[in-house]
Amino acid sequence: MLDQSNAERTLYGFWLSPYMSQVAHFLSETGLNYRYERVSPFQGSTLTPEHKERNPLGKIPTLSDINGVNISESQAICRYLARIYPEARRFYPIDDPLLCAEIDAKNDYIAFSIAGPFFNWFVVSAYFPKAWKLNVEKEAHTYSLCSVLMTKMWLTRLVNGSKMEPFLFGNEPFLPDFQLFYTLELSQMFSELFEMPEMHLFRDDAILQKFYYAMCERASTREILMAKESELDVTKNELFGGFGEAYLDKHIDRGILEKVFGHTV
Ligand SMILES: N[C@@H](CCC(=O)N[C@@H](CS)C(=O)NCC(=O)O)C(=O)O
Repeated sequence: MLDQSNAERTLYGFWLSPYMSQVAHFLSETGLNYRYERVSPFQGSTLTPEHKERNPLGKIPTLSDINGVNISESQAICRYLARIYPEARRFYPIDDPLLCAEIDAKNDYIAFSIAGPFFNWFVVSAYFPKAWKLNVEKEAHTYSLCSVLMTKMWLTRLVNGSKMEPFLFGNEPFLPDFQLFYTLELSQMFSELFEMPEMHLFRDDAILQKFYYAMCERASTREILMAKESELDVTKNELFGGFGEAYLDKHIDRGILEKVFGHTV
């Protein structure tokens, strides 16, 4: 049994990650202290033996809690926090199964239809051609346009099927609001970083803008966005610098990519 009195809660990841930002935000809103330790896939650090010991799936974020538990996957971490710490239950009320069912439904919808596809969108359309300098500009652009089409359709359904006053369930945010916020936030940041205006998911949507700015008014949001900003130059250098060498060359088979794209990449 771990000695809890000396243990520190540690969040592993990096600030550009919307998934880590969401967990950090959740911790901050609930007043749970944590130490941040940077683990960046752009340097290959998510796939080291040390990190795979924490998360065999080789992803960040991972939270090492004071009870010795290592837990990964942003949504699972937030639900874990609500189950263990009563302070987190206002965002995921474990004692109210009916409300939790509605919250889960929205959260799963966002993960499956919006945030998940958004991940593939930026990998194929931005990382491949721009960060990894692969010769797939044309295909990446086509993929990007298909992604805009689909993502905007699912987002419109989400907005129409929710209260949006200004949050999904009314005037207080719950778990899926954080997930939605960090997806929108990344869409804004990546549309600038990779010069892809079509990737911005809420520029033309008044309801989503109201949602986004309402979330920005929270003290914890400002704290997270500032942390992100303070690490941006480091992250940009890694993203456009060593990422290909540290990750792509080691973990992705170019031969398969060439078969996928039908030409040298
Ligand atoms: N579904 C996961 C996504 C986590 C994820 O994809 N994290 C990225 C960084 S933003 C990562 O670890 N990438 C390294 C890799 O996929 O090898 C979550 O919600 O936590």
